[in-house]
Amino acid sequence: MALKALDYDSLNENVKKCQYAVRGELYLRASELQKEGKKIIFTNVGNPHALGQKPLTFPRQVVALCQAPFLLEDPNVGMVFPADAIARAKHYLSLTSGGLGAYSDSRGLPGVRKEVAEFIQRRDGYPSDPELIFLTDGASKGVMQILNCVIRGDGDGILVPVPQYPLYSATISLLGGTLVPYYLDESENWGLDVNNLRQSVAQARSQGISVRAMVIINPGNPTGQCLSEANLREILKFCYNEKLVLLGDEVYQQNIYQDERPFISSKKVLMDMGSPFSKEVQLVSFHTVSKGYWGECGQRGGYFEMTNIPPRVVEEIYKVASIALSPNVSAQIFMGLMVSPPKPGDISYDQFARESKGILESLRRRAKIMTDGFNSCKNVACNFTEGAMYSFPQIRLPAGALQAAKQAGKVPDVFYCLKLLEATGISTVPGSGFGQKEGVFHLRTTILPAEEEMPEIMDSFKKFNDEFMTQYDNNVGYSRM
Ligand code: DCS
Repeated sequence: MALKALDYDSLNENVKKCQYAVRGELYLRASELQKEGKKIIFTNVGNPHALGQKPLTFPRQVVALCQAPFLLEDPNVGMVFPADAIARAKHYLSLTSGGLGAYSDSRGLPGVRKEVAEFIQRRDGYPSDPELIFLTDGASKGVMQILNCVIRGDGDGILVPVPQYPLYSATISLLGGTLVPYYLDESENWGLDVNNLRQSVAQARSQGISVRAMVIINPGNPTGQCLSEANLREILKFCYNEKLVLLGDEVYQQNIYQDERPFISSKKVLMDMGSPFSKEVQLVSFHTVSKGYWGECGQRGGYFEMTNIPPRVVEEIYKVASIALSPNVSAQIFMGLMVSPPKPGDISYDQFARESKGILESLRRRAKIMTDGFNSCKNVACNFTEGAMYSFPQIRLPAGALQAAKQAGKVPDVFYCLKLLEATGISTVPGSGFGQKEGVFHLRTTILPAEEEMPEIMDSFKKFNDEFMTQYDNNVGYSRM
């Protein structure tokens, strides 16, 4: 019988191939257990508000007023909202063509794009052009739009770090391109070795693949490392020599938990390098309101900035963005607020500074509690989370566990994470969902559970892990490091 278009056997094969582990088998099992009444600690997604983080007050006040403009007419509005929030709400409403219920330009509101450009200019010390900034529904949509423009078919390769956040592998599969992996070095705190990149490109080319773009995630997800300035220079030189567009995923730029390696944007390093690099290397950088100390994941706000992209291409990207009409307008206002928060002297400044500092300092402490906790466990080794929101410990699995996983028909790290979930309610993502070297196993957890719950979570992890290791250790050896 002829198949219908949406019968499984006739579906687009790229859709079936595409994998997204952050909401994969572990997440589904955790949701089932939760329905059965078990307490689940969802550390599989970097979703801070879902784990109890409170929204920052000022941006919610401004957006609340934008959503309910009749409140601005109320004579008592000043008793509930501070004057600077009222002024900002009026400012954003004046930038729209009909409030939050009207589509905006497909690139986003010009006034917000200007605020983003001013933020980039303050951050990097170089001019930024609002015409080259597009607002998007979260960084994800921006990444998908750009990959869509780059990938012409399976002969086109995209260099992606391994381990990586599966937005990249999944989108490349969906668009029918080829992922060209480059491995981060776990023994060098997940550093990036340019010689590795050269090998990856040479190998892909020998298979007839045209490598067109390179992705960096800085700070890294799931690996948590911050790239040094020297490393970024090498990467940009490499992109110059190989004519690659660099996709700089910088969504965790505010999430830094050490002082030795502050965040430096790819754009700043590129501009510092001067001509010919600063005039030639194509760069698209991404940012979001989902991360940082904002954690406004559900609002779906993001932007990308293009550098050295020809005007005709910018026009084409605009055309494609127009098919979706308009990014979320309330999310655009969150983005505007994120890039121009209250300043010293503003009525809301003290509260804003107190709230954001409180979140960041707590994340810094949690990063340490988690890394130290993992490193105190048998057969677990974990690099320090320098930035981002995740811990990515390596688990050395005893041969007995590898056998048991095989018998259960599971990948070994999936087997371990399922056992952890059943025993403790901690829902993690197996390292295989991000890619890892053959025969080496990890798991990813966020550092987001409430700080006061952290010691108990780490105790329960340690208890599970040590029992697991004793149960499966048959003295025949371990998975490799
Ligand atoms: N880039 C990276 C590196 C990310 O980690 C994420 C989200 C995104 C882009 C997309 O974010 P938005 O679309 O919300 O802007 N991180 C996912 C993760 O690993 N856990 O939670 C979400």
